[in-house]
Amino acid sequence: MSDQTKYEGPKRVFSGIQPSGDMHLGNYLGAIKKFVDLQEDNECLYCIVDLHAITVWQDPKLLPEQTRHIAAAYLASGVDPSKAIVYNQSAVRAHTELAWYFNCVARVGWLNRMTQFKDKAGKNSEKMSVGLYDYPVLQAADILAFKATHVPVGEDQKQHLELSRDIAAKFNHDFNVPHFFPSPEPMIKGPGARVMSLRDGTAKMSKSDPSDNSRINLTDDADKIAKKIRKAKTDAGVIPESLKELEERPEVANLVSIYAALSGMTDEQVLTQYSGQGFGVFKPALADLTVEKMSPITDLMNRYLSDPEELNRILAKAADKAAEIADPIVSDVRKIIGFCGA
Ligand code: AQP
Repeated sequence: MSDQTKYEGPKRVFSGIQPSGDMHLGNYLGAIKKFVDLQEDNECLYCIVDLHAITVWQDPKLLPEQTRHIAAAYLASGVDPSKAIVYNQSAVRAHTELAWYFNCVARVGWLNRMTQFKDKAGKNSEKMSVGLYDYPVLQAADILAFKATHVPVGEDQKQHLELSRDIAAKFNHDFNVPHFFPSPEPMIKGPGARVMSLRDGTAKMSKSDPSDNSRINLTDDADKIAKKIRKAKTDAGVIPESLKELEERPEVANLVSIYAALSGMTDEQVLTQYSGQGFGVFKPALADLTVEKMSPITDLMNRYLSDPEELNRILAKAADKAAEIADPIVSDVRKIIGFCGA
């Protein structure tokens, strides 16, 4: 494979979130919070990946609203459309076109190793859409259609990012264009990279978890947040003194990490502050902190959502800007592959 370290294009950040349901605290801490920090010093594209969402059934009547919901969450969290390009994936054709070319580069064996497909499909893999299986190839196309060099994501996306790097390297190698595509770097580290379910500390917080009590949604009001945290699974113990003591207590470790990510403290600092306290003290403190941090975002989101036309306008304008970057790249890909007339 070619040496990917010599890519000399500009630094560019790309990431996306599916409009497949309510945004939750995991999406916020694992992804959006990082988006806001990165937009200050980087060229950033933040996509609402509706093509990914339809890999499982989406009601066509609800999809536009769900898409605006993610747009509103981005903006309310501080993503600024004058600094970052915020658009929906289906509005930019380069994604699907490049995904097809990458389907012919990626190997079946690579996709067979993707654990997220196995987790989502469970025992029903034969009945899943081909799109769900092929999802990581489309994700590689999302990133590389812009020659993005950096991808802020949660921990769950690590394996998909490795696949994007493999596809980039194989394309560069097969067509003898050593540094055409960069090797995109995942940006995973940091607090909130893996927020777990409030009901099961070994499963990630997810939009598609059937239990609403498993997650804090960005639309939850103060009462709902407090109730969900009160009901969160814990144990009969107290907050321990050391991280080592959290190893066998995934639910408690998760609540401590959420507190740390929201407060800007480290997990250790949270333990120092609360060690020896029971959950009767810690849970209300966590609920208050979550409400304090999330309520302004929820309020602002609702304000954005009250003007759907304005959100549509922001998305459409940004889609034009995104296409301006991606179209010449995909046009070069056509020439590299050798299509007649390209
Ligand atoms: N629990 C999580 N902790 C930290 N980061 C998370 N992300 C998702 N869940 C967590 C990050 O959010 C971004 C967008 O994810 P997505 O909605 O596009 O897809 P997903 O990872 O499949 O998220 P869900 O909630 O699990 O959606 P469903 O249930 O629809 O599949 C990504 O950067 C992801 O890492």
